[in-house]
Amino acid sequence: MANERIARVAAVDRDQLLLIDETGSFRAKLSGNYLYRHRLAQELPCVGDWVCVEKHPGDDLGLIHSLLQRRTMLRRKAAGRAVEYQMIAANVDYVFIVQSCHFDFNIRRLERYLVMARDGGAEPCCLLTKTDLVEPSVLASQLAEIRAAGITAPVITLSNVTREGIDDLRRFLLPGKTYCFVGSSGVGKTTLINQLIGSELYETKSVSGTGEGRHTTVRRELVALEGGALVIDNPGMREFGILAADGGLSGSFADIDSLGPACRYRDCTHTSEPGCAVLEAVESGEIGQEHYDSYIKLRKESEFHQMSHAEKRRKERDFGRFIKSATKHLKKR
Ligand SMILES: Nc1nc2c(ncn2[C@@H]2O[C@H](COP(=O)(O)OP(=O)(O)OP(=O)(O)O)[C@@H](O)[C@H]2O)c(=O)[nH]1
Ligand SMILES: [Mg+2]
Ligand SMILES: [Zn+2]
Repeated sequence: MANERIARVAAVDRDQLLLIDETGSFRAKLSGNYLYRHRLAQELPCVGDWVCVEKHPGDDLGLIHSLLQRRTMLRRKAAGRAVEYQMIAANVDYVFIVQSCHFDFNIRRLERYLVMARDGGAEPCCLLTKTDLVEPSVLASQLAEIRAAGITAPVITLSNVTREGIDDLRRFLLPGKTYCFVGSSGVGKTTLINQLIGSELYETKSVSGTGEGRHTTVRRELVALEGGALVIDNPGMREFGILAADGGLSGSFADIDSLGPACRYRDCTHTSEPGCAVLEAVESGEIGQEHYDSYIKLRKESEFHQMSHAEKRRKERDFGRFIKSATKHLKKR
């Protein structure tokens, strides 16, 4: 159709979406038909999505008819037992996992984010901010901890105050690629994005003495940098549910997975079996106890996730039967 085009979602505000294409930005709504056919949160367009939108000259709002298939997606399990995902962003090339080396650094949380990034098909990169607030030795031990945990993703250390490391980050950014910043509140995500943009476009707020943030950013937004890279800021995240992801898990625990074939039993769970190569490696210190523990913990959560997936399918089936019997009842009347 002449008035249909492809645009990218830059922000979602309630029922209105901010779209961008080569002509600039404009607002749009989802068509009634689209809303009728898509009920799950993850089926609705999110920041970074490409959509097909109809807009006639003179129209205030565009009308979105369809969502293009996502190349990658960042999502997390929504709170509660039912399987619903909260979409963070779509079509992200790199996820910047931001932690402040001052109070916020946490290797287990880092591992969770790494799983989330790889699970969604995006490349992770760790950013350690606020290096101006810690002694070089503290930073060095955090870097050592990251490597000791078997994390091979790139790590960039920087300070928004001294600007040390900012150029390393700039060099990382490629035109046309999309970068999504995630991490706790107050670690400096927005400050960093403002630095990259070169202006105080977005609001930032100082944090309390303990370094605890205040959730300053409340909206997700995709912006284009001068060099052509696209960045997405995010509100600070609380702990999140992990997604099942063999691919995601093995990315962070490649050392453990690579030992699997050496176990005596092919379906070894690496928990109590005789002749388990993983347990032997933990015993000998080749694999760190904590790294192993977090592998087991994350895997348990994955199993739980898969189970609730089955639950979800059963519920859908029940709902289908309910609809069938309800409509049968209607026809009879
Ligand atoms: N000392 C120091 N302070 C920083 C640095 N980066 C950011 N800050 C400060 O940390 C506070 C929080 O920064 P924000 O950029 O708002 O943090 P955020 O990650 O966007 O937080 P949310 O939007 O709540 O998720 C602000 O007062 C910043 O000035 C840094 O490298 N060093
Ligand atoms: Mg922010
Ligand atoms: Zn084993």
